[in-house]
Amino acid sequence: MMSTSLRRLLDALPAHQHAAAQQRFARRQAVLGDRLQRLYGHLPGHAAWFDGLMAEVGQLMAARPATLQALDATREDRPDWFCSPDMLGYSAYADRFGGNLRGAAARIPHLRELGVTYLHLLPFLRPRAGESDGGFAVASFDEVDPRLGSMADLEDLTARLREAGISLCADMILNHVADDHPWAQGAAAGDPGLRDFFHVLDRDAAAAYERTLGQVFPEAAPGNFTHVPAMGGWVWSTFYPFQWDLNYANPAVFAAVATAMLRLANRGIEVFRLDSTAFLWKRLGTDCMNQPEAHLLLQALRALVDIAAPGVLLKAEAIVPTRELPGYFGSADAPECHLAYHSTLMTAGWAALAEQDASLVRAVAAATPPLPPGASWLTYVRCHDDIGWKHLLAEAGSLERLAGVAHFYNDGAGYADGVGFQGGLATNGTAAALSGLEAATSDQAIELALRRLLLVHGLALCFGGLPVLYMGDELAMPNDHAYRDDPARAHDSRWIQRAPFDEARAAQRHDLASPTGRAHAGLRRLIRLRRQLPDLAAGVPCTALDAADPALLALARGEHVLALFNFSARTLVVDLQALGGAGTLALEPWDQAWLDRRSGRHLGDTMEEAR
Ligand code: OTU
Repeated sequence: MMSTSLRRLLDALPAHQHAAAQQRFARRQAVLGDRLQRLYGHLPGHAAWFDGLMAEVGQLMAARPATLQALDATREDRPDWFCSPDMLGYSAYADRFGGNLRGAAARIPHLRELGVTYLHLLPFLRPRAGESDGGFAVASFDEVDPRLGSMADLEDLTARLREAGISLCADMILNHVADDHPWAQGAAAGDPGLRDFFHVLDRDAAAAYERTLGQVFPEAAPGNFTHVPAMGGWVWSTFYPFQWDLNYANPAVFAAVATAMLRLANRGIEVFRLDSTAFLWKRLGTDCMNQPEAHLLLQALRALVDIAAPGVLLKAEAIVPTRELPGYFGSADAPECHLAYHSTLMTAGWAALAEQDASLVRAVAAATPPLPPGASWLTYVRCHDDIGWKHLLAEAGSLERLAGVAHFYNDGAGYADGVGFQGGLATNGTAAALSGLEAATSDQAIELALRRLLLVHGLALCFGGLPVLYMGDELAMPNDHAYRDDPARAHDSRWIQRAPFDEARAAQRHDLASPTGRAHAGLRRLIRLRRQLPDLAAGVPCTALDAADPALLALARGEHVLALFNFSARTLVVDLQALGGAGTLALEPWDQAWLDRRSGRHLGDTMEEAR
């Protein structure tokens, strides 16, 4: 007999969608039902609530445009489509990249030239009025920021990107909303249903939680609670005081957020970057991160996506210690996100540069389990946020060691031009600035800085995952100090790496006499090489081999690829035989070499010859 929930789903759909919907529901109903039961089953009216949710999901499936339904079908046939070495991501703020959504579309040729197949545009929905944490305080899930365009522009952009073979990724900021979102305004105006969308505590209860909570922005936004007189208490606000955490113990919140996401999926967004996923569930006496219920929520969300929009990918943005990262993929029976930021790999790459020792990268690689099928790491070098050193504590063994790394980047102790953040245990700055290009004056210093820039990118490109470039790094863009003069941004040094796209540098990108041209060419060469190596697909195992010199990172990928990275200022003579190959190889300071594992030949050369 058909369950009422399935009946409600099908009732919303035209006949031609029934068979597929029924099949997908059959595949996911067990996990969906179970997770929602565990989260909300104790509440009165649970079964009716679930049936209502399925009716809403059915309506959204009925409204899904035919082109997107076709995309769903193609991707269901090839669920690992995003794991191939053809995939390359790019991340940018729409306004900084192209002025607005139309301007971002006009940059498709720039993306195509690099080989980009995935574009993450940072928050472009209508943000809070005034300060909005770069759009991470969302006032409406159903409106585009009018300064950036309209919903029609968004639909047009997704269609044009799709035509160019590029999937649009958008942020789904599901941990919090802006204090001027209608849910927050309604709550402040006394609507009891909406008040339950948030965590409102009295002073003592807030203090009890605060005892075991960390702080994300200890300087710019200390504490985790904001006293809001209109709410008669302390509102949970993990990030800025104007970002109110949503209360996922309330099923209405889950339903409202899930359906908002599916509405956006129907506009053509193909990947959702689930912002701050680690923080979704609160538990007294803990740091309220990575709680089991946060995973149940993600499993339920994934099941809904698999039913309603199976062409869509979910990406976990959980900036947490290595051991917590794999959890965000879920399990074979209960998958969560398709993609997860490998944030400690990124952090370890920079730490290895500072220490001239690759041991932290080796430790992270060793702590990284093989990927489940149909999942991929997201690898990267820089993004719009800071590099948080503390997440490497397990690998580093002590905060002192990480303070040393932070000191190297933040205090001008070497070639790097970074600025401190989060009380000093984090760093901001562009990849070029942190690599020393900004400070480099001699040809020699420029050459070495470029090698370091390519070294960290090489690691992201060959570790195994979907590599995402951060806008401007392909042009070796320097730090932008303008934020210091803007009272709305001066307190948040992350703005140093959020400069507008530099037209002059872009015009120089083919000029091999310029550092920009050399960075761009070097990056493109690695990207082209990667595309030709099936062993660099996400799922192929990656092993950090024992290397005789601590500064050497030797990564073996599959049967064919051996990638060597020299994290030091010394020339290393590498015994390839000890690494399972043949002969020796001299690796210049901060240089890298991608070799055939057995012959020891440079893969680049082999590829050139084959062409
Ligand atoms: C995310 O950040 C976003 O990427 C930031 O830009 C936002 O400010 C923040 O959420 C609030 O929406 O904790 O796991 O350390 O890495 O805030 C998610 C700074 C996060 C960011 C951190 C991050």
